[in-house]
Amino acid sequence: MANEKELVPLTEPLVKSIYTADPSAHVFDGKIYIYPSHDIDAGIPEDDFGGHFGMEDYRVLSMNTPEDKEATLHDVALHVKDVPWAERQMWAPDAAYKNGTYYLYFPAKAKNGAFYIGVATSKNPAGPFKAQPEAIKGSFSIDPCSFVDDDGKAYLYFGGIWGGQLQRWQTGKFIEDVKSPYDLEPADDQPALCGKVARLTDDMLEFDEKPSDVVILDENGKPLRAGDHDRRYFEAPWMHKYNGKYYFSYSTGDTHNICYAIGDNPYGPFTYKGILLNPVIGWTNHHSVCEFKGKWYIFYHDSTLSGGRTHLRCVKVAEIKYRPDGTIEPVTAYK
Ligand code: FUB
Repeated sequence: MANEKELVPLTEPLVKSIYTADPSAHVFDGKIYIYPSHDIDAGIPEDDFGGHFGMEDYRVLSMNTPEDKEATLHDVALHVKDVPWAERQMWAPDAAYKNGTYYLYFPAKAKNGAFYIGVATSKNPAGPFKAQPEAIKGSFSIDPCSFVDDDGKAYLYFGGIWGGQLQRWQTGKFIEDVKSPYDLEPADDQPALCGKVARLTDDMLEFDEKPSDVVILDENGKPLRAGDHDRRYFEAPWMHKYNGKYYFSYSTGDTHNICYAIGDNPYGPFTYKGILLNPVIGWTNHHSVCEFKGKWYIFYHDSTLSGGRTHLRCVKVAEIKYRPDGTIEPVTAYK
């Protein structure tokens, strides 16, 4: 990225009193609710396992419109001490609504050092949420994204490589001993690791099927390769539907793009289409896409509020525009 000090941000942080990241935005009851990570400085040195992301709880934000100057910051929605199976690192969450109940999906590390995904419920979109006693059976890795299709079926997308541990689940069991977070990545000429998707049960609390790969194809119909760092899946999945098509967007991690791919159903495959959000200040890039009153918005984060510190981020919003062919004009977060 160009000299970060000279970049003028396109938009201001939605809250400045705490650090927030990984914003998952939804419209519930005519208002925008944002489910972010709540970044703190846990005093843990930075490494590629992501140990420095030592978050302990969630705080929900709400807005009347995306043009609001500031979001309302709600009280603690869920704390790790109230999640029986979790020990630390409450990473990027998401939320869903069904039949009068709000569901908060969240990843956290258990005592064995593995990430799993939990769910908590509330009658109020801002919480407080009550966690289920166990993680979702068959869940693993990070970054849950819930998607409720027009037919009422709900899906959970998830997964992240390196610190997100996806590469450590390739045998179906968690591989505990690894020297580095890159140890088990496929060779560059092999198909890239994929994000995962599973349909949720009617009660939204469990997987209704074994998670399957979210395959992203290149322009020739071939799965993206592991060496294709500019385009391959890394973490931060998001699903939205536009004009009957399914848009799967995600972060490319070490190349810092938010990219997107389009498919005909929730499972894919999805064909790679391009960059949705260019790299932002800070290492991570993470987003959600949300429609409000006929306009479309990307919620994202950068590290401007902390002067560039990787694990102390702030969430922001910008409008996005679709082209007539259904592709999206890429957003750059700086003027
Ligand atoms: O916030 C912790 C992790 O950083 C998230 O789970 C990733 O998507 C990245 O944003």
